[in-house]
Amino acid sequence: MNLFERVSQTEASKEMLCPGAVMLRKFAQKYETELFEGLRKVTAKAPFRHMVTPGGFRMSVAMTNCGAFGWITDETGYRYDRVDPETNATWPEMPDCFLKLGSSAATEVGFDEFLPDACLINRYEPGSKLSLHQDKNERDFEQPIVSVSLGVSAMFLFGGSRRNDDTERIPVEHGDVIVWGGPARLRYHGVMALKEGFHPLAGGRRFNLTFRKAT
Ligand code: MD3
Ligand code: FE
Repeated sequence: MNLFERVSQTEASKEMLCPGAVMLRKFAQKYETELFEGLRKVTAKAPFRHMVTPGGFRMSVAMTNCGAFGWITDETGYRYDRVDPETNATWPEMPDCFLKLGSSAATEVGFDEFLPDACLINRYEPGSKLSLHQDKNERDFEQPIVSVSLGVSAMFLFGGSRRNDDTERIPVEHGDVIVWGGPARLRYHGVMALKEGFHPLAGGRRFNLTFRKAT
């Protein structure tokens, strides 16, 4: 039984998780309607799919992208590409509200000229998880990554600069935004298996948007 249920926060706030990583609680909440509308438009053109890792495993998280570049994985490796391998078309354009949210979150934390050219969209269902990894397919690690959580709550795992370093658990909820930059940029991270839950705009799912400068 869960004796200590976390009390969710309803107001926006800013909190430093560690040097380089800043949590903006509920920062995306005011954009929620537009964000789900954007999500619908993007996925009509580039549907969610379960990609395969270079090791041959089907990912439990379903993914798609928008923007000039999309992150993909297949048997040959991880990379950013201008075209969706499922359709051979370019990725859908980044909705204006996505771009506005990504760059205003970065500005809030002191990254003034953050212009993401890629937005990876992850979709979690109960049991979906993301193993510990580093994001290092981007060209310039001086550029931050902005992550936006929507829908059902989840637990982030935040490690160190080595895979075997201890991990910290960070609960993330609908509307929470984290900016990962500076000394936090190459730290290992992952997402624990999603639990059953419900959110009015997302049903039983969780969506995560990550804004990146790929090139
Ligand atoms: C920590 N997605 O797509 S971003 C990913 O919830 C990914 O789907 C997570 O990790 C998700 O690659 C959330 C969390 C994140 C992103 C970049 C980081 C954590 C980070 C860079 C450095 C340290
Ligand atoms: Fe990541």
